[in-house]
Amino acid sequence: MNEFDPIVGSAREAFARAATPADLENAKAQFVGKSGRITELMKGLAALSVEEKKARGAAINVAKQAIEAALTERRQQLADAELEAQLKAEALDVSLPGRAREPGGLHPVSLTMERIERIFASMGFDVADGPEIESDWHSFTSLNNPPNHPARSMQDTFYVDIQGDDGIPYNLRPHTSPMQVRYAHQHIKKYADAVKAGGTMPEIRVIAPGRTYRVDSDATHSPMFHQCEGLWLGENVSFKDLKVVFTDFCRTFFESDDLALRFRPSFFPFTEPSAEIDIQFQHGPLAGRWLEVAGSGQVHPEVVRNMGLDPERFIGFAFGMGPDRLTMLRYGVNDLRLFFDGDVRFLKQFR
Ligand code: 2NL
Repeated sequence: MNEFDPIVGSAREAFARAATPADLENAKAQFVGKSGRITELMKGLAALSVEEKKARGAAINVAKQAIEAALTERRQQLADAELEAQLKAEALDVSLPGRAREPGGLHPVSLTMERIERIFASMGFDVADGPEIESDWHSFTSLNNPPNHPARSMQDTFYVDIQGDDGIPYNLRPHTSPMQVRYAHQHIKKYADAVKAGGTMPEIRVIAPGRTYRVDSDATHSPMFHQCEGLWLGENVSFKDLKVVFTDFCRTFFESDDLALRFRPSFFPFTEPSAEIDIQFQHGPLAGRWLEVAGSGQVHPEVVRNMGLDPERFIGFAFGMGPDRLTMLRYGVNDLRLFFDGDVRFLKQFR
């Protein structure tokens, strides 16, 4: 029994009440800090005799050591509790499945574009790529569709705030035909050189796939859509060649040898005569129905002239089709908007 035991007891109680390391350090100060109770008792020894100092000092020391032991013990308890809480908060549930990194894949329309390019490349067609913001001349006038021509109203074109040299605003191309006009211009020198050399005349055989724009939006029309046009001009390219090429293309694209095609008379300013191309599946859910897949025709001589070529030497055909629609037919998709919503649940089905 020590006369300072009550102090030790109250120190233990104070330490036990301390809920955090900071509380504990405050409690410690009350007992063994600079003006703590034990420290004050030590200071009081100075006035005593040597004998008394020895006896009382020893007793105070015993109390002090007991307090420090209690402090160390409580510090450890609080540190353990803190670690425990942290471990609990940061607990890992190792039974949860991992977050897989799923492989990406091409968009279904990109798959169709690549497929179209591959098939036409195998028939000797070049692939041309170019601007989506076009001059009025390239989008319309060069294609025999001059300002104020009624056929212009067939297309609800987007215009941008940039004016061409002719004072007419640039447009978001409503079809990829302008790229074929550009392609012809880019290769004119080759044809002129061939004529000069008296050799065989090279042909223009090109497709122009890409994004196109029209003011139109519902389940079957998107303001941004895709188009792939094709052009084959040479000295003796006929409507018969169009039928062969397009029939071959459709049967390869849809992997169906008995796919039927129908060339239905139509009108486009840039072709004469013109035809819509319909296909008919013999099997599957769409069997028996005629489905429109492209527009086509013999290129109008005025358009050939606008390409910088002599319409007396260059004749041939052109066609335009919608890869979005071809993708819907190939995969049985019923709403065009699914292609542009960016929903991975839809897109991952084509991986
Ligand atoms: C359609 C109609 C067509 C063309 C596009 C064309 C291009 C040049 C010259 C002549 Cl450079 N014609 N393209 C011809 C006929 C029809 O597309 O309904 N496309 C989805």
